[in-house]
Amino acid sequence: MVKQMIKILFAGLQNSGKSSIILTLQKKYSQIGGIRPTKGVERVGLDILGYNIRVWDLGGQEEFREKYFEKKDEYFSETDLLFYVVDLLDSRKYYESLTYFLKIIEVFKEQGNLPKIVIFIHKYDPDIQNDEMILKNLEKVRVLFTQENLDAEVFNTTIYNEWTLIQGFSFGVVSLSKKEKALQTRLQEFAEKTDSTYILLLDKNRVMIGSYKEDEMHRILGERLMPIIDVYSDISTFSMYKLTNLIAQLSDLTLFLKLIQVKDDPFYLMIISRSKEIGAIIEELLPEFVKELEETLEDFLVPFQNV
Ligand SMILES: Nc1nc2c(ncn2[C@@H]2O[C@H](COP(=O)(O)OP(=O)(O)OP(=O)(O)O)[C@@H](O)[C@H]2O)c(=O)[nH]1
Ligand SMILES: [Mg+2]
Repeated sequence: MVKQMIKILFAGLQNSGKSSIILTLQKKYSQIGGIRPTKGVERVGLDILGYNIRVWDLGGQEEFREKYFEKKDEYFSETDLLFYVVDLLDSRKYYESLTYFLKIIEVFKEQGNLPKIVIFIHKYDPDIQNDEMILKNLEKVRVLFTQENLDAEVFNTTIYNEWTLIQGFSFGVVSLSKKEKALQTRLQEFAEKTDSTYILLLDKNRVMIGSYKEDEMHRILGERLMPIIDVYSDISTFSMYKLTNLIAQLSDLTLFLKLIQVKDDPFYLMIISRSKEIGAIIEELLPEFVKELEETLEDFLVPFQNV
């Protein structure tokens, strides 16, 4: 079966960081330094779970914005998912940005096709996260952009912590699934069998396909440990010492990380468990678990226009 196309838009005013975000998600860090304003639209293709994902980066300078609205159908039709990026550091432009956002929403409504919407309040850099003014503005932007009751999810993001981008991007992609709950159930059952407090399933593009967390504290712990996946992935390609499982002891918890194959595609499986024998337990349960994942991930995403 030929997999369907999924259209993702990144929109926001000029200089808000859209192209930098897309480059970071692709690990093209070296290109971020010399970045120039995007002239019109740039399209990037991604393969996620076998789907052909087209990411449209809509350059945000005024002349281009006008063009998009003149040719609405060409740019906005059949959008499955919109990431709208607001520059947190440019408070003079909040209202201009809101106007642009609402105008895009109007077009979608006109077209009878309101996609899933995720808002990135961007440039929430690590060194300013406790700054009083920044926190005030963060709240201001959040209130401004959620007043329309659009069922839009908001993420605070920065290219200086790429996991903030991975989390926001993954949330959007997974929101296109009708099987999110089924996957959630599979992960929860696996957590019970393995005495786990946290489970994360990540695809080869580092899209978080699913996660389980016992409670808020273990969610935060799991999220703090996510960057270890990059270390694991880096060491795995280092020829002399092939890594199979990565196991680390965290007081009474054990972190277990492994690259598994689901339908010939690699996925990262990260687990935090109370059991010290977690490595052996997982090896025993893995074949069955992988089979369940294969079933659940079949036709996992549903392009919006087909809903
Ligand atoms: N401090 C900070 N700067 C960022 C961040 N992300 C991007 N930038 C900077 O913001 C500027 C604009 O980034 P771009 O990615 O070109 O912005 P854009 O939204 O694609 O701009 P247009 O293509 O004109 O619409 C660049 O100087 C980036 O280095 C971030 O998370 N924090
Ligand atoms: Mg750009």
